[in-house]
Amino acid sequence: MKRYPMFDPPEYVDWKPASGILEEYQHTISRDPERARLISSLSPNQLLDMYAGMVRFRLHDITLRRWVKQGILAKAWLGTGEEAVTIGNVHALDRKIDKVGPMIRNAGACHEMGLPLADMLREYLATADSPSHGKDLHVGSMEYGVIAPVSQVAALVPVVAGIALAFKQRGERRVVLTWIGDGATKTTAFHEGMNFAAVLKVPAVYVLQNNQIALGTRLDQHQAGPFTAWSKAYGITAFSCDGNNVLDTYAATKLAADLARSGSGPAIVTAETFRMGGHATHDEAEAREICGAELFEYWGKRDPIGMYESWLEAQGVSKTTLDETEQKVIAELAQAEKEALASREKNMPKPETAIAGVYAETAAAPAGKWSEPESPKAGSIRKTPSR
Ligand SMILES: Cc1ncc(C[n+]2csc(CCOP(=O)(O)OP(=O)(O)O)c2C)c(N)n1
Ligand SMILES: [Mg+2]
Repeated sequence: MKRYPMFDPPEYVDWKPASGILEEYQHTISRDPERARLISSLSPNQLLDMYAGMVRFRLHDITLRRWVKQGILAKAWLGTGEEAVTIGNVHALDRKIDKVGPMIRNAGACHEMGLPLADMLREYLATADSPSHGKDLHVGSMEYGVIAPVSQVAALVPVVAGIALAFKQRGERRVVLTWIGDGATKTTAFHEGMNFAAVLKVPAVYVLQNNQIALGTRLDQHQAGPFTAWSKAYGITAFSCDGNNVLDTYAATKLAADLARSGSGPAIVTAETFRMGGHATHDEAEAREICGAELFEYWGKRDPIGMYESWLEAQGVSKTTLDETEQKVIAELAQAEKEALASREKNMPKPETAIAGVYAETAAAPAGKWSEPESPKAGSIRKTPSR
């Protein structure tokens, strides 16, 4: 794909497959016969859709990055370098019936589930016509099977267990998938939710997205043992995959989702990847200091899009086909950006709508009593009408 020196990590600007990288890629997707079979049964359209999905994710992020430089946004949280995790995961689901609960690093899950790019961008701009009506940049929409991220990391682990339990109780062959960062695995919610899902054998897929860092804390500073030990402790089937290889991620997730769908209980997919930038756009220099040049160089050679593109070309997909796919995505983004910026011009929320559709609780209300004041004021518990 076209590279953008102003916005891409420097390792990606002149990206070409380094010696041995494509052999490594091919080895990863050939080493397990079951996964190799799943990958070889992907149709040319499915293969190209995954390529389009990763390009869409990268360009969505580049749009946000540009908006930061232009002063439209203060900062943005990006998935640069981690696109293959989300795209491989989502494409392994039955997107008509399954659900996903993305975190901030999984924006690609939204557009691949069908949530319009314009709405995703509107959410960042907090417009009145964004899915949360301007209340939260964590974007989701149940209309498209996307549970909006909760800011508290790993909070979706028990939420997803509950959704999966509902599927099970209704006898529906559906699965729900959520992502947990390496850092988020250190929370109570992660362990409580995981155990609950395991004991009740619900059809949930948990992707442990190990990008080697949590905010400014490196993996070796917050994790002593292997992630796989937990799956054993909880009695959950685990799969590991190369998170920068979209085909390996796809295949591992398909096996995990099939297992969950068949009634065997939840599955964990651990994806090894790397955050090719900061926690958000504000701390990129700091991230490079914390991780060191070697780590960036190692993962920079493993750009998930560059590698997949080269693999597709080696399979006989023409440069023209790849270019046409990319051009279509560029046009989608341009249109979405236009629509989102138009909403910003004429459709920002009115201040009084801040309390619509939410529940507010304040300290001064008498314990255990429900009061319904005539007008909003402090010291009351009130339910506001939803929109
Ligand atoms: C429960 C909770 N504690 C702390 C935070 C602040 N916080 C936001 S992101 C983050 C790091 C998350 O790291 P990780 O789970 O590895 O995800 P990544 O950002 O690397 O994708 C922290 C500590 C939070 N949002 N929620
Ligand atoms: Mg992390």
